[in-house]
Amino acid sequence: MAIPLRAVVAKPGLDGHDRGAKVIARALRDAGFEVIYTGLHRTPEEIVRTCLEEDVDVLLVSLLSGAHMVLVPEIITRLREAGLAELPVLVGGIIPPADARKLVQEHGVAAVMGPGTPLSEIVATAREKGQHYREKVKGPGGQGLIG
Ligand code: B12
Repeated sequence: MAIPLRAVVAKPGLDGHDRGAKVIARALRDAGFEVIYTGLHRTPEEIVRTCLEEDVDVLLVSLLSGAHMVLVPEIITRLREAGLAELPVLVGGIIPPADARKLVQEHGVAAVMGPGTPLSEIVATAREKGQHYREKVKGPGGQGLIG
């Protein structure tokens, strides 16, 4: 049987809007992912540590606070420092289109998805990016870095 993809759904900073993140966590779980939801108010450092410890295949960051241009680049810098430069990062929430473009083009975010994006599209993108990462970084057997 195929090993399920592992996803972290993260809420960085002071943002208290958690509905979207919980909806996404549930949709991924229902689609067969193993999901780790960080809970509210995590620092970039905590999020990257969770990605390392949980040996994940995709990171989903939800932000509705307006702090995305500070917090997302910081998460990406810390991922690189932790040796997870290739881990796909999806971002969603309230992100103006110009910022979304910058996050993708200048910071290497895999995709930005806002309100109204069908859950099926979010799940399909997470699956495609996570699967690609797993095969490229962890090898065809999909064995994790730990164990
Ligand atoms: C409900 C709500 C609240 C609730 C939150 C309850 C909760 N536990 O979540 C309460 C009343 C607490 C609240 C408070 C505030 N809010 Co409010 N809130 C909203 C509101 C009306 C709806 C958000 C929501 O729950 N939507 C439903 C969920 C399911 O949708 P979603 O979060 O957008 O997620 C979907 C997509 O965005 C996407 N998605 C989300 N995350 C991710 C991540 C990834 C990786 C992907 C791929 C996709 C994805 O998929 C989800 C499913 O479709 C929005 C306005 C709006 N229409 O969006 C304002 C809004 C987000 N709030 C806003 C503000 C300003 C505030 C306050 C600062 C107000 C104040 N002055 O006190 C506070 C901040 C509180 C805090 N500590 O953060 C602003 C944010 C402005 C900005 N960022 O530029 C908004 C946009 C309202 C506005 N138009 O001004 N809020």
